[in-house]
Amino acid sequence: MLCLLSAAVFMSGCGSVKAPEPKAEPLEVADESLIVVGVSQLGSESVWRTANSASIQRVFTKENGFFLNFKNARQKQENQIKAIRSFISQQVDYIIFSPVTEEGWDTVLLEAKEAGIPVILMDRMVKVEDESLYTAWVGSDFQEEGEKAGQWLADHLEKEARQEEEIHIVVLRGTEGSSSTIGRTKGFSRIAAAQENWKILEEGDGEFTTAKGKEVMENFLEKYEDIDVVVSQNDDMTFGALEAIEEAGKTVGTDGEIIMISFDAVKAALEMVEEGIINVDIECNPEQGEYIEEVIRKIEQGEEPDKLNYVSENVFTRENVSDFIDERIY
Ligand code: GZL
Repeated sequence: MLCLLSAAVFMSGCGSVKAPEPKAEPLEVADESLIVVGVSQLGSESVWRTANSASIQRVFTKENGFFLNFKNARQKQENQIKAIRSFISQQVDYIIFSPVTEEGWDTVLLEAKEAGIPVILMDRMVKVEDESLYTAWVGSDFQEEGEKAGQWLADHLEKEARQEEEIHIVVLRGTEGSSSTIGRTKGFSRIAAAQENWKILEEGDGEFTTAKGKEVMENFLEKYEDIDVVVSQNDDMTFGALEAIEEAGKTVGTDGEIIMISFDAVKAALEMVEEGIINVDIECNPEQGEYIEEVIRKIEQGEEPDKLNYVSENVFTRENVSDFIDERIY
């Protein structure tokens, strides 16, 4: 048996068996004039993600000159890598994807580059040796979002004359290793580091979902008697955390004992800002389809698109939310 195995290894070329080249299966697209885009969306974990997908599906239509091949990876990096490989074998014109986490993309992006297919990153960022592995990125400045949250809290506590009081903070973090989690955590921590009276009791992984956000918040409420601030890195986790806070008999919001800071600013959360349940919501704009279309149009016209394309975003409190809530479609 050992001889057979070593012979097999020898025949395959000293044991380093290379993945078979994806065989080209060009997608049958009836109308050759359409621009074929392959989109790998990371999942459907939140209201924000659903809105982000809707933005893509609204823009990349046949009427608008595109053929869209859209795949949902259900939070798994291996599903995104499979999808990208299938787009390469279909010889699409563009690959668009929102990387579930930052690491582990070099190999498959090199395959796309070698196939001559431009890759456009949507929402989240990749950490790669060679930045030429992607043509452009469209998304948010996550560190700035975190800093906005920290600065709002510093200003709010000053207004409340609480600069001398020890402020106890817990953080519900999003998907581990995602650029939104990394950036928001870094940005808030940078502001917090300058506030001597702030004490971050604990950070927990709420995975950007309501269920996990509730579970982590229940844990915090059992462990810590007096939490002053919750920093929740997306509205879905905030909805879960609010349930846990209510079940624990605590109060939250503009008139409550706990300050609630959230991110994304989806409509259901903005309504809670208006009601004074969420103190502040840092917007993260999912409407990225038009921005990505602009990048593609530039490339089609032989122009060099900007490498980094930031979407516009706001900060919502009770003072300004009513001016925006009606136009919110997600
Ligand atoms: C942010 C995006 C995050 C949202 C979450 O750009 O990556 O992922 O904040 C979503 O709601 O799940």
